[in-house]
Amino acid sequence: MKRLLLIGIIVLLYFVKFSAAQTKAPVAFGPVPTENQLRWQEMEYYAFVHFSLNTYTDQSWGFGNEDVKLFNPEKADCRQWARICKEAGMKGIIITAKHHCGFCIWPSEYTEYSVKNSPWKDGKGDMVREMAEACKEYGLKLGIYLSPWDRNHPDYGKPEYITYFRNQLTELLTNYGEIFEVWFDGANGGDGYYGGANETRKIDRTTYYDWKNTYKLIRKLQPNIVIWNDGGDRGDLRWVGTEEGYVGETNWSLLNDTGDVPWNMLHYGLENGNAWVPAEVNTSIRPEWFYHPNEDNHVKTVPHLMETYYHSIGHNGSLLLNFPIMPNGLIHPTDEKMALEFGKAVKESFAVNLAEKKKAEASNVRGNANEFGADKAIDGNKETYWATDDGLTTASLTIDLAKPTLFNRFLVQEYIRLGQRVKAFKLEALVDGNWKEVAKATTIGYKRILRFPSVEATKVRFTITDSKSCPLISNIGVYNAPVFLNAPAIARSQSGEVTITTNDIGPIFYYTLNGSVPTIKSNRYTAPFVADEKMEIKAIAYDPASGKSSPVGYEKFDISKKDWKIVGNNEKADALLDGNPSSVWHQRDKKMPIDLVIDLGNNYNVIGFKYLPDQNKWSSGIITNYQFYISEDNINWKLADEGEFSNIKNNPVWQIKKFAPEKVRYFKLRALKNTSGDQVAGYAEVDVITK
Ligand code: FUL
Repeated sequence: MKRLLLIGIIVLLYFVKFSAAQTKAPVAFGPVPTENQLRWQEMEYYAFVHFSLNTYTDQSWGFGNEDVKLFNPEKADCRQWARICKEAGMKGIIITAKHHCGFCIWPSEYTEYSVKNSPWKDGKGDMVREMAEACKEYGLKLGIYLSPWDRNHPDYGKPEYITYFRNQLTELLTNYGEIFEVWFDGANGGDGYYGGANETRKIDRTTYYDWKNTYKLIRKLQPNIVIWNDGGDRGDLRWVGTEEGYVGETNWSLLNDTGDVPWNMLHYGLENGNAWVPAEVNTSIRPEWFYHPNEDNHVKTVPHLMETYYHSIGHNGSLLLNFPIMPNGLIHPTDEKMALEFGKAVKESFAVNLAEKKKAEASNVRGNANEFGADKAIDGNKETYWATDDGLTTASLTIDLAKPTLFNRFLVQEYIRLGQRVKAFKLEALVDGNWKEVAKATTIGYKRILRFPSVEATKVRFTITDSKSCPLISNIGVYNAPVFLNAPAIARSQSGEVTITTNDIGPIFYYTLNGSVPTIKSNRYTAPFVADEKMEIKAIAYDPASGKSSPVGYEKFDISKKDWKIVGNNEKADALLDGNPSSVWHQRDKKMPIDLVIDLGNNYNVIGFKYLPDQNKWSSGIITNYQFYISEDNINWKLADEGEFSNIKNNPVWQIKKFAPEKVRYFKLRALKNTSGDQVAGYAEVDVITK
């Protein structure tokens, strides 16, 4: 008997040892995130606030000579910003401590160009401190934007500036508690005030800042920080190559740690990169980064922001959403409303995981061990995961929803602590006993969300069709999210024909011409109509089946263009008057400048002009420096305005320039420089603003 017991124990021990060997945890594959990157990735959604002298000059980039006395936000309240961000579901705020103009919104001891010489709080204010305190109060993390380019500083371009830059970094990373992220914009060098030199200074952005040593300093001061850098050495996070709010559908959190990063790498990552550099999607809640009153009717709406959500967080990125602060120091009520509605919509969309704790079965489970079972993907615990045996690069997992269930979203996460692996997957639904493919996609990474038309099914099958190594899936979610109607687009052609459109299928439109918010009692839009005077149009899309309405679409049109002529007309040139942003006209010449002359047909009292560049940022002819001349007779010309279209390549939105009222029959837009450095001037649209 004793002998039998002994044999039994030996067999048991052997079995335990054997199964332990079988269920050895998978080892990392390729680059993996640091603890700081992991912590950051889990934040998912956080804010930018843009606030500087630009707020008071209606500019995108200050030149560096703007008067510090302009900065006087009489109602400044960082607690309002923090409250909104918190209520909107965000986890932190990155504040523009210094933008390209060089003005510091904290009282830096190394410059006079700061809040200490502004009227705000009699020069005793410190916006970064107020932000830090508000973040603490609301349980948010604080991040810092410090522009490497400084158009004010006399030493910019010289080695001395690097000492100045590091001194400022030291102030910001020492005096305001823990900083989760530091942000170094890629705009570097060019024209500027530079202490009165008023010249162009070029630097080599890969070497000038000696990033290696700058990073050492940063990590010493803030060991838990992540570094975002679009200007030089690889930081911890990467830009996604656009400011419109989306990253590639295929999105590897990998790059190579040295060498150039071309656009497609920023956008899609690099499948076989040797460094973990995940994507941060930065975009603004308005077209521009700083506050411009003329954008009050162009705040992004819930459907637009939801699109951004699916194209950022849903594509293995984080979402950094910007609020421009108004001159009074507050976030505009419309921006607040949209951000809160968006937060609510996200919550609602992912409120109930229809897969959680249901029965799941996998085609393969690592060592048949419970520890790596299919249920680990739906247990609501991100630290556990379903894993397959080594060597497998395909596998599937089926979830039994127990009863016919309606859903339209699928969320999946890899256990990225051990690397990003999945290259392709598909999703099927069991409908009336037949498997039906509902979606397929490529990479997963930290988080991937698929959208598809609602389907009612009893089972869902998730199949990994290709993976770099055995897949590790930490979370799966199946949701039935509400669907939002897009705000309609409104356009007016040169002849004054107004069209209202949407990408959604089925809705009808209602509009107003008197500024009031349209309802289903307003004018019904059935076909394009002519409205060729100065006017604003508001429109909604309405879905009779669900009784739901879209947010309001808005356009403001100035004087009619029907009598406008392009002097020296070329038929294709009409593309710039046709009200269609996707048709573009390019003028090519042997040298710059290149002029565009337009005859308005009558005299008007003009107070500004608008220019919309080619929406393809790689196209040549995107004007960066301009002069705007006016004339009553096409003979005598007067310079009405000149300057730069600052951030036009990365953010190709309408450029709006204003000047003192002038009587105008002809205008000449002179292109001095463009983004591609060649002799081309391109125009999607041009317009004037009349009094
Ligand atoms: C850009 C800057 O040039 C903009 O002004 C803004 O700060 C944005 C976040 O980054 O490239």
